[in-house]
Amino acid sequence: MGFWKCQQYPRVARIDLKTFRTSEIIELPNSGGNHSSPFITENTEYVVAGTRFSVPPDDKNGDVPINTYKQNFKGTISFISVAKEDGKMDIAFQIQCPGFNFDLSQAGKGVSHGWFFFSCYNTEQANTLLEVNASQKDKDFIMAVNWKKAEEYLKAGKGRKQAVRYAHNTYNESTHSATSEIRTEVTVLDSKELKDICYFFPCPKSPHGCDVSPTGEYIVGSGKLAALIPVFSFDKLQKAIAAKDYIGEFEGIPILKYESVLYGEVKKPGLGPLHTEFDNKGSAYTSMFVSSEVVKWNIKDLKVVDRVPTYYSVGHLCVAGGDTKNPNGKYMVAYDKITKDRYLPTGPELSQSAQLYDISGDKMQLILDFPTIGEPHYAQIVPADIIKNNSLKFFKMEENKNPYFSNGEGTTKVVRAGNRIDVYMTAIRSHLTPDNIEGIRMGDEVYFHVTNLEQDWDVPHGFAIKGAANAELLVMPGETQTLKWNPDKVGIFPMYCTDFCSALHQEMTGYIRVSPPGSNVPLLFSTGKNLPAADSAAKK
Ligand SMILES: [Cu+2]
Repeated sequence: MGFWKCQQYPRVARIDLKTFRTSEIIELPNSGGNHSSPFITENTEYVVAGTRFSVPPDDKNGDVPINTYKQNFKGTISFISVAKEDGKMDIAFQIQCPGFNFDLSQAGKGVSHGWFFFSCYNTEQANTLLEVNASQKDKDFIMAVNWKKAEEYLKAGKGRKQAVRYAHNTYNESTHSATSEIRTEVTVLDSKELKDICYFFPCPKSPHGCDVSPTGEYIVGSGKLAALIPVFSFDKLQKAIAAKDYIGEFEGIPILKYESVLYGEVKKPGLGPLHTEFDNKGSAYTSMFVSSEVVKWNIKDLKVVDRVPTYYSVGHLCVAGGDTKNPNGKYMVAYDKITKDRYLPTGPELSQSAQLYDISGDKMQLILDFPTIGEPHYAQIVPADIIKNNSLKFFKMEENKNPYFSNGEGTTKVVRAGNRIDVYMTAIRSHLTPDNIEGIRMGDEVYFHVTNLEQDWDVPHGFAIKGAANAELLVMPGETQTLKWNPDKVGIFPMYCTDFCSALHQEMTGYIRVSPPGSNVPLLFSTGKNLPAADSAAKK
């Protein structure tokens, strides 16, 4: 399975990589954005999400002046548990933190298993003109979270039950449909009161990537406005905590001394470090946004060993397995944001671009430069076998539990109940059954339940009808999907398959006749034969 985030409506999705479909979506209460997400702990105990924007908690009166940010706004980190057997998600707990912006994060692993690291910016707690006001301090923070300690507090009943409202949606592979459940409570641990969960350590300036080396020993902060790359030591972090080597605290959270946690700095790497990935030979690769390059450096001696240009303004990187304990280390992709002069112009917006490098040797070698869409954060490259050997080819008809399933053309029908019409329809190369329907009236709500009867790989059928408010259906082999349609005028409406399926795909069409309210045209449906001309005969 994979995990995906939505920032605008703070939520996390679980994607089933057998089908490449969304299995589950869980909303995040107490969150105003969802940028440092979704990051998983070493054994997928949790999917973790940090809010980008701090906001007043959901159970507080949020009708407060925006300039009371410092008093009223809070940050939230969500720990979503992932069930071992089926991957089901559940918000195990949230940690309430100071009102900062949480940017990116990564779980500890190996020696640092049990910890999580988040880059924070706007530690100035500005509420306006952040480009200036959130760039005042020379250093912001990385927040280290001891989530094993948080679990202890949770077990000891130290969490506060908070009234919230959020949706938890799950998709059922047997019924091919989703259910939405509204949850009304979440358990919150307060970082101010519960000591030993959160610690801050300074990181220069407005850090973006916060990346943990394969052994878990080193945490690399990438300050977007910095001209060096700080590398922190997990071992030194533990020693500094034990020695209470604090320079102060922020809302009850201790701030550790920079030098006490620092392993060392990569000097003169370029400008604007953004994100670091790792290979299997002790090297790190950092994208440099401002100087448009990738810099390779040695994790132990922090010396820069190679650099290659990117085209241009590289954002995130992806080394195969580069954020895991066992990077594959053969390939790296650089994802870029600005491509002026690189490709033929396409109006005001140009394509983004990416470069694929071979990183198996000492020097990085550009092997492909290509246009792409977007600049993915923490894209993943995994060995093909993981996906290929588990991929589903089609849904078995005998396992279809959708209540509107038609198990063959013989069971198709059109049923009226008041002004609701249910069309039980099938699709198989290259016709719909039924493909002629009469007796629909203005004011009817029509539900097309389309079952794709194919039992073969890569033969979806689509379904669209003129005037539908939803674009179309795409129905996988063996699956049933429903499209609701409210006819908006009297007349004849074509319907058709929208996914090229055979040489006779263009012939995979049909017609619906819509009559005025109160019409006596009988409800009739067929395929391959003409319906009796009921009303025209009556007129004569
Ligand atoms: Cu088709």
